[in-house]
Amino acid sequence: MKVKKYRQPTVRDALRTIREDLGAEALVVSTDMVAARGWRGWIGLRDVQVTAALPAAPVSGRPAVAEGRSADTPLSTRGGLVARLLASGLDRSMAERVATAATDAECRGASLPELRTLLASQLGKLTTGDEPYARVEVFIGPPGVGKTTTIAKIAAQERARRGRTLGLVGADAFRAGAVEQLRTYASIIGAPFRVARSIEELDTALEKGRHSLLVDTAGRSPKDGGLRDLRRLLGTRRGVRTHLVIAADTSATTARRLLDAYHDARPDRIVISKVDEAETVAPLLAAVADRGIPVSYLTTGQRVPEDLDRATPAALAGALLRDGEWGWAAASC
Ligand SMILES: Nc1nc2c(ncn2[C@@H]2O[C@H](COP(=O)(O)OP(=O)(O)OP(=O)(O)O)[C@@H](O)[C@H]2O)c(=O)[nH]1
Ligand SMILES: [Mg+2]
Repeated sequence: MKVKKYRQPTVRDALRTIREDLGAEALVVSTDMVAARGWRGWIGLRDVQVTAALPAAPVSGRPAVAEGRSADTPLSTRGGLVARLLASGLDRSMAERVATAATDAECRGASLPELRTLLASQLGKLTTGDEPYARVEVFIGPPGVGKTTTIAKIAAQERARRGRTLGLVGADAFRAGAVEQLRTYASIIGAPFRVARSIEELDTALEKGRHSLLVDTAGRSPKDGGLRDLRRLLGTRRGVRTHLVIAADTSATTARRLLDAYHDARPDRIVISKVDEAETVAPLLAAVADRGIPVSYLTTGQRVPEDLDRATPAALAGALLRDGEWGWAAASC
């Protein structure tokens, strides 16, 4: 058996080169994302490395690289699907899980909606879907990740779609302008609004009103005393859910560091923000999945209230596959 490695910027290029070099009988053995060579690698670009094999004697009726699928060698013949999932940034174990879950028929068709459904079937535990609100929903996270905007989107969507009122609490009062941003949103949405200038005022604000409350906090370092005080206060209360907001383009290493840094705040949920700005959300999702914290929302742009989705398995699968940018409609296993 002849085995060769092919390194190209995209899976499509690699498969084309393999077909030209080894012919249509070649089989994909494995796929990896590797650092690109030369200056492309220095600036962080990655190539796809596909290992292909040519059987010593072509087996009659044996499936080929691009069309490869057979019941006796399911993974290698599904290499095209795994390669494309890897190229979209998915980690290997997830890509292989999806490929293994695919039936030959699903594999053959491989339209984008079918792949999204397949991937979604593996994401149930990582998402919360449309869960009921806790009495208090607190949003924490580094500066500028989109906490305030996310809260405004949630309150505005609930108001517009279900006629439901959520109260807004600005616990970010020490920064000039920060509370005004939320106050403005509250008045546009028609939501009750309170400012908490201290932990004591926050304690009082959380008692008031009959609606569920969305609490906006200042973007600050987890080592900051303010966050410790907040945690201490919320730790004494029931019905509190804490969302840690992390930007989608955060690398796996940075995400792990962030999750460690915010560990004491005990986040119950992760909001993945700025999905529209990220090349891939897969590294962040892999880091979050390791910690077993489900994703509650995805934010997909600056528009309030449109650019927010509940993190359903389908929505997360759509974000991971970047909805068609990888040419899935034309793909087969
Ligand atoms: N592209 C994009 N921009 C977003 C998204 N969500 C928020 N933003 C923008 O990010 C910037 C910061 O948003 P904020 O909601 O003020 O962020 P924050 O976390 O409250 O910031 P601090 O309170 O300063 O920590 C604003 O310009 C938002 O319009 C998103 O999903 N996509
Ligand atoms: Mg803010």
